[in-house]
Amino acid sequence: MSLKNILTTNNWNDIPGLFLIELNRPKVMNALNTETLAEIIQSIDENKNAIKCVLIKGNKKTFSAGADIKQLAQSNSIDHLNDERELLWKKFRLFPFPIIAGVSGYCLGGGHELAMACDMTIACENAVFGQPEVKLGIMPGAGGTQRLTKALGKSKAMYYTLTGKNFNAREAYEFGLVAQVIPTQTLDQELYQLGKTICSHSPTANRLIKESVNKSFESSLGDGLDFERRQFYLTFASQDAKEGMNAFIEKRKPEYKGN
Ligand code: DAK
Repeated sequence: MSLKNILTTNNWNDIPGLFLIELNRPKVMNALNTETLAEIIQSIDENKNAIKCVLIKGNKKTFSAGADIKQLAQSNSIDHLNDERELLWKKFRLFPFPIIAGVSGYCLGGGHELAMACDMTIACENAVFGQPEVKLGIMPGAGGTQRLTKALGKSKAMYYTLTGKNFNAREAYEFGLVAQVIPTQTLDQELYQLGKTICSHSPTANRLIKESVNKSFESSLGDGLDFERRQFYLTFASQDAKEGMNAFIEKRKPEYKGN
């Protein structure tokens, strides 16, 4: 597949399984047209057997300023109904291994929805978040009203989606939307280190943890606890679980094979 809107890297010699996606439409602030979204999802889908962890970043000024407004302005409801975007977002949501967003600069609208659809976000001090769709006479359509509300609660979610006001990295951290706030110039190292840590663990454990945490958004506590218990039992079917515990007992580093 030829990529026009993103750059990808998976040749980290010391970290097999780490896959970096760099949004690369700087002239339009990494606006997410359908083609860009398709490239993101297809590139991880095509490489899914080799991927243990995905990193997504933009450039220093912008993670992404949202959907491509020029493309949106020419669309109608039926275009959206028939558009592949919905399936693309669903595929992204169901990708089994951890996906980390590294946000520097603007992270707005669909760009923020992309970051929130990732499993965690780390934000640079210069990051600016928001759902400004209301200022365009539209509303968030890829999870903005749902994921923001789950993180911020009703009143703050209403405030930000109805005013279109932005919030900064520290506020995003306090809201629980981002896991860490880091100095802007350290994004690449921090992403790399985080990816390295995650890739050093069992891919099976990572996958089951991801499913379990996500389940908590869609179930009662009781159902979630039952689900987690079964996922926990499932980890014991893996060679990686034996390897991890044996390595601890034998005082050596585990070597996980994902089986
Ligand atoms: N789309 C297209 N072009 C964009 C863009 C965008 N979202 N954001 C910026 N650009 C372009 C600008 O038009 C400008 O292009 P030129 O004029 O140079 O040709 C260039 O990027 C630089 O932008 P600015 O000159 O505005 O740069 P500033 O530093 O002054 O301002 C800014 C940066 C990020 C504050 C500003 O550009 C801005 O407000 N951008 C728009 C942010 C926004 O409203 N985002 C929300 C978009 S709506 C869907 C689900 C979800 C969605 C859609 C569909 N389905 C389920 C179907 C999501 C919708 C959205 O995200």
